Amino acid sequence: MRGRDYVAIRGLEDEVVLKGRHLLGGEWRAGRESFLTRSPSDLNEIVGEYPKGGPADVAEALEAARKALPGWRALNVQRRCDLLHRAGDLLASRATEIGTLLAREEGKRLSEAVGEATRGAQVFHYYAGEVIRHPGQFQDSLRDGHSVLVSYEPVGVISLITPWNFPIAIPAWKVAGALAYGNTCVLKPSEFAPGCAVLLGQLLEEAGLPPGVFNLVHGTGRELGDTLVSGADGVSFTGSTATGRLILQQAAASMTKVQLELGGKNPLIVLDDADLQVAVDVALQGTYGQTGQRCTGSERLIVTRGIHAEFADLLVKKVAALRVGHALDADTEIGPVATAAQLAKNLAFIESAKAEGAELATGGQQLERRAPGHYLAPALFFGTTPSMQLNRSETFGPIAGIIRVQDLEEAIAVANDCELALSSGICTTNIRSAERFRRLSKAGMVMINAPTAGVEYHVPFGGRAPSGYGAREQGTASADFFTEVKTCYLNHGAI
Ligand code: TXE
Repeated sequence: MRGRDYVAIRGLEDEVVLKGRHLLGGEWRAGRESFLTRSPSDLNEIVGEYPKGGPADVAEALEAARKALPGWRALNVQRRCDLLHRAGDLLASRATEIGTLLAREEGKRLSEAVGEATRGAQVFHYYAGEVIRHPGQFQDSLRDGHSVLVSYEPVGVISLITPWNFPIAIPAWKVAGALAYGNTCVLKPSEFAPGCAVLLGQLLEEAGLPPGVFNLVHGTGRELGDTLVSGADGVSFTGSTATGRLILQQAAASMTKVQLELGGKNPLIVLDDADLQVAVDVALQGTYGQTGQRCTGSERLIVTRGIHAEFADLLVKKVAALRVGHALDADTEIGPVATAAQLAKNLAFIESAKAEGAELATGGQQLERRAPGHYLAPALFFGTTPSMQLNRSETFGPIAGIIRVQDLEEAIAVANDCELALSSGICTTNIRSAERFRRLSKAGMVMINAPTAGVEYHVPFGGRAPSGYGAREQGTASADFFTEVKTCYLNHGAI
């Protein structure tokens, strides 16, 4: 295996292996044991080699973050703003490089991957502004000669645990939010795609971030989770609902503040009066974009009977025509599934749907491409019912089933008949129907004539339990998690 230092990866040099390191208190550190990542587009290609951290590495990272906390929270806000802004500039200038690494390691097609890196830069720029914008409150007191001041302080040391499906955007929005509000942090990226987090660490260092403010530890959450949760003042997690529950239980013991962003089983309703073309595009993008590996992806297509036949007919043609291929190939529309476990999970859903009597209209089979990879033909099922396994649990893959319903009321009932409640959507040209759904949907985000996936960084992001828990992410909402409130009563008369 060929390997340079952790700064490797430039351009499209496929065979360059990224040598990842932990970043502990400003020092890049290798470990005794390591693990490899391989490209899901070509399983023969090793993308990165990373140290396999243990609880002692996490403890060291947390200690470094704690040591750096007083200096960071007291830093002049203009200086903190400038540092985050510079990190955003560096991320933007390296978007192609980071996106290329992301595409190789996670399998997202190159244009989406570069777009994700660019989004990461925008997030840093946004939170650079938040450093300065973030207000406190001044209020008159109920007592004469007194005033009340409400200020927002950093929570302290935050553990950030992130998944593989957005390996630069999610770390970026958690890290930028944590740092903007004066916290220091330890990032534990997904063991399936940790490369972008290494490059993020590099550019934060290059931006001039003081040592220990941002720390990075590699390894599995199973081994590192306990220490990450119990040793921090707050933990922000994105991943599966099952892992989220576990973290919540662990956090209860140490009373660690928790923010969880978890799974979705997002419904998209298509009503008879929808613009057919818009509805098909919205369903196609929302369901199959990024190989269906988005917590906000459309996983249940709920279609009223008047438009059902035309919609199903047009959608199946578009799904069947999607070009599945290597993440770096220019004509690829759908990259491979990210991991072997994810592929096995997708195939199991496809089998269960067939066994329960759903009609497989297209796809669902593994594909061979120019290199061995986790290629899956996007699957669409007709004739599914709300009780089928396919429509009950998150598939997190390029798979969806159409559920035929009578009208808006039945569509809303079916949409809400699922415990997950992250995102939801409706395609209609009737403003009353749209507004009724907006009010009655139990999801945290409602999209009208737009894909259930595709969110923006300046507004709240998240859903209700068990799709989420704690304060929302992104926008100014993230201050609810990353800050603690202090109320001060001031008696002017005694001064
Ligand atoms: O998630 P995990 P996985 C869903 C999706 C997917 C399923 C499994 O349905 O098929 O989850 O994916 C760390 N304590 N989503 O296995 O295990 C782990 O190392 C602390 C939806 O990848 O939840 C990684 O860094 N941390 C989701 C992170 O948690 C632990 C995105 C996510 O891993 C831990 C990804 C523990 N005990 C998957 N165990 C979304 N909301 O978008 C694991 N981890």
